[in-house]
Amino acid sequence: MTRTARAYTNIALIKYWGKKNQQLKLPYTNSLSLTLDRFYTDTKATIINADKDIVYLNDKLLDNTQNKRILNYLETIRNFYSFSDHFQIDSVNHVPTSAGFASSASGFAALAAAINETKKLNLSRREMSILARNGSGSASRSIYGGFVEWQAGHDNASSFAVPIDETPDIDLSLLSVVINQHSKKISSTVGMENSVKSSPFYPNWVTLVSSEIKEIKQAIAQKDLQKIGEISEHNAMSMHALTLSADPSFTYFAPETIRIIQLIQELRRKGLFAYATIDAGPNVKIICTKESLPKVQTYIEQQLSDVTTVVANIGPGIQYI
Ligand code: 2P0
Repeated sequence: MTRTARAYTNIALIKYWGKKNQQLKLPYTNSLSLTLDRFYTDTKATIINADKDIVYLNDKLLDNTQNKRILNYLETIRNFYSFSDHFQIDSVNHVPTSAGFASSASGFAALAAAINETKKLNLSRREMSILARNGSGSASRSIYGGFVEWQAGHDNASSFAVPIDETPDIDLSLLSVVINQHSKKISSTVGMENSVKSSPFYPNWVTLVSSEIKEIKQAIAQKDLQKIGEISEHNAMSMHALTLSADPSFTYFAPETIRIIQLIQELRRKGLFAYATIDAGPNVKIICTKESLPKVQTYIEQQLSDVTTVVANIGPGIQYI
């Protein structure tokens, strides 16, 4: 009986933003994330007697243009492990776009784990992280639960994620504020490439991340919530400064994004624990404590009518079900 692999999404507190090798998805810097319990992808791989892979996402057959990235990835896996089998992939995404999270992290982590299971590759979690990274950089981190660091490395074998604390006893929750507005989408892949190429601040980003990674790991070890919040927010804002300072300049922020950042600053002045982090999109994720979260949620929903909020807590690594 082939088991289904389940991988959860993660939110980067220290962001991955820029590759030194596009093909292998080798990043310029380490990054550090928190795996979340609320959203995940379930994927099963079945060997089929055919010379092409077929991919079902949420019970719908993907056509060739939609799943080019997945088909290329399966080809990469075949080359890595020198086998020729083709697969039927059945993947169900429990990461609704309305929740404001990208599904590529959980998607490629679940796919790597599913192939490991079906082909009985017996990969270690480190090897699985390397394999997931080849699908999508942030997927390397979704192999583990809790706090996870992706070590940049210098080649395919040395770029993988490691667990920092898989079951941290720490009072942190995440409130995702989803802006119900569709702005033109610049993919992370393109956005980070443009930032590396043309932001005059890119070298500073590399230096900044190296010190912020050290600081946040220390703050995690000491359970210093305020430090974790401050470093995370500063890192996210610095990442978005790279997009604004790119040539041509671009931004993922919508007007509501700025408004939410201001509301978070107001909440802090009122003494509540709330820090912002933002990925390659307009939605804001607010780092809260269990105590501050309901108050932050009520305040944000009162101030802004056209937003949806979703709560997530710390989640586990890869599971087989
Ligand atoms: C992160 N992001 O660390 C950063 C922060 C978005 C902003 O990783 O090109 O989909 O497939 O490696 O993993 C999103 O980028 O990009 C991402 P590819 P990916 O979570």
